[in-house]
Amino acid sequence: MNRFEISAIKTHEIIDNRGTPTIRAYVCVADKFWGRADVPCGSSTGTYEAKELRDGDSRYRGKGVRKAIRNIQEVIYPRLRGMDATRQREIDYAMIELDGTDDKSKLGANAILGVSLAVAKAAAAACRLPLYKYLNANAYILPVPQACMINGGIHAGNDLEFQEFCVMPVGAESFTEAVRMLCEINQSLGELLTETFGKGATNAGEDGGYAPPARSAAEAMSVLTEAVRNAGYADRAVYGLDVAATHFFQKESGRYLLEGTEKSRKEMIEFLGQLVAEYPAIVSLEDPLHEDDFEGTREITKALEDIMIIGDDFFTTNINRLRKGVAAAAGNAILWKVNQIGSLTEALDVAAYARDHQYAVVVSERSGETEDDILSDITVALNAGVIKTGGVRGSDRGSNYNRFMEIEEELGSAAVYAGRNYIRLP
Ligand code: 2PG
Ligand code: MG
Repeated sequence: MNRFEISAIKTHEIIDNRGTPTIRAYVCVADKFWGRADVPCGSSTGTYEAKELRDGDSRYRGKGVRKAIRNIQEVIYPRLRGMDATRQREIDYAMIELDGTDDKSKLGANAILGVSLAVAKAAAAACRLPLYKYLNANAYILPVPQACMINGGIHAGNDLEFQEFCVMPVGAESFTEAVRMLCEINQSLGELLTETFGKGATNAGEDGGYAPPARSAAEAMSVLTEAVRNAGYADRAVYGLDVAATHFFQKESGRYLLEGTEKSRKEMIEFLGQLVAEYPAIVSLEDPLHEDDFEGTREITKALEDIMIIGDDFFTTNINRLRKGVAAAAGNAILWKVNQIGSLTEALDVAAYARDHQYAVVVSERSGETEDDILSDITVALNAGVIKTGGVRGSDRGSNYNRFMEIEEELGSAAVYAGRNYIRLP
């Protein structure tokens, strides 16, 4: 037997942090080394994402993943059995061919991704390397967390339209210190929200941020910046917002329903320009306009030239959409979510293309996550400058923070925290 030969694949249906089923895939190499990976899942998904396969029957209100699991066992495993697990590209393309659709809807992007990630983990185990080192021998950057502190949009039961108000502790000396800052800010914000809005204000949103009954983006920014000041970190933190504009854009009228008024594209750009002028520590805006507005995204990228304009629903980690964005000079950063495209190889290709065209790579969790911490290893392997991994509460988020700290310690003096160089990496 080849020492990297895939000798078994197993799967379970598990639940994520929302009690929604997802796939846990295990791949075995040479009857000895197992790799395990869980598949994440979004709730504010972009139209152009690869499609996960759900059962659509009465179990779990249609959300079961038994069909996708059957596809792994009956279609994918027979094809991959005996293949060399270190040949990630060949394996991923074998699955893409088996599926045969553009959006992985036949076998399910969730089925393909679970196996793709577990193959990488198993191959790393067989090489006796941590995953980040297996994927990149020159992995050394620890990213700045863009940590969600206040949730709104469809990720929270409040009236804020914007989905995430995040803190980036760029002034920390290390990732480990960044985590401490975030935890202290999180506590300081909890106290301030209770004082300002009453005790219900500390309920959690989907990314582990608070979901206070604030009524405007400016009000959310005001309370967040005050909490950061109270924690003593005003000059060491900057802010990133996930506007997630697709989800409050009204297709029929072509307008954005925001803070009680309908706004045109031009008014949205003005609104965001004013917010950034009022809070100059905002350095990053994600999906400032809806997912199909290439022209508007080009305009806002030009108008707010110092701001990182990230495409999430806008690019969906899809190289064709990114190519179109690059050609139109729309955005200057891509949100990188491996399940939006559905295989590790394609996602790594998108990151390489982004970098070749001077687009920053911002790695991201999904709102639906498990305790799996694989994203940390992949982020370090990418030497990415920023990661969006939610707030600091809950093991679905904490697992990644903890893994980054572990990697930082393991890398020792080779580790570099991206800090203020999160776009132009050292
Ligand atoms: C986003 C993500 C993560 P979801 O919009 O950036 O916060 O949300 O996974 O629900 O798409
Ligand atoms: Mg987003």
